Amino acid sequence: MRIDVFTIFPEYLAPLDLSLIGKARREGLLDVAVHDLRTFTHDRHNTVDDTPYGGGAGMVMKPQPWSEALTYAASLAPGTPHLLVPAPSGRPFTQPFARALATEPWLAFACGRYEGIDERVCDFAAADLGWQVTPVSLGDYVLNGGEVAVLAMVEAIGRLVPGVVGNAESLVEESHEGGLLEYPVYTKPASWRVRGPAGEVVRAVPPVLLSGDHAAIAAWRHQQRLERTAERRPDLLRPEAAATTLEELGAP
Ligand code: 6GU
Repeated sequence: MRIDVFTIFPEYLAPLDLSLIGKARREGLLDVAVHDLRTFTHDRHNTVDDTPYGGGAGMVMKPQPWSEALTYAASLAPGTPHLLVPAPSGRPFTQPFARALATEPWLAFACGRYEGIDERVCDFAAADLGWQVTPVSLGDYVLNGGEVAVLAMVEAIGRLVPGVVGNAESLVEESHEGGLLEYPVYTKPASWRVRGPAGEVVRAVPPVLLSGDHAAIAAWRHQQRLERTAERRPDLLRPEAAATTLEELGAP
């Protein structure tokens, strides 16, 4: 898979050299290139932003550096990338979406800063370059820019590319695979003596895990997944509790 990231802070993406994703890059499974948007400016101050039409707070990223950056990106490989644009207003980034993106040969990320990127940049990429363009959001909170979101998305997508995770079995029982959160895990010692504020305490591993009864262990783990999901993410058990129709929101 080829991945191109465009940003005014290329140093922000340095962690992509590390750990699993860094190893996959060195092995040639992931071809990641990070590009500095400012190299596509032509003025002395390498300007990438300007004030918003219609007024309002903050600055908006100018379309010109982006059109040149994306046109350059188009020359990097045959075919066209799927352009992902991190933004709080985007489509929710989920495990199923990550799985779908992991099958694509070429992804590009356009990192916005300030109040966002001039809307015509996405229009240009879709209508004129013929790219698939998807604004994506990690969740209902606001980051200062797309860079941290790209780190999260490249890790979530990259680890699903065949060969990147050595033990493919570790991909199936994870939280969000199968619609339930993962069960709790324990390792040695079975009886852990730890000094707390009120003196020494002993914390034991749930005895069923030491029983050797594989059916009982599987049943206990399933029950733990249900209880955890009900407690932390009731919306996953009752999607109708989270889903809100346009009519309910007052749309005509
Ligand atoms: Cl993907 N980008 C930005 N800038 N903020 C976010 C986000 C993404 N997801 C949640 N907040």
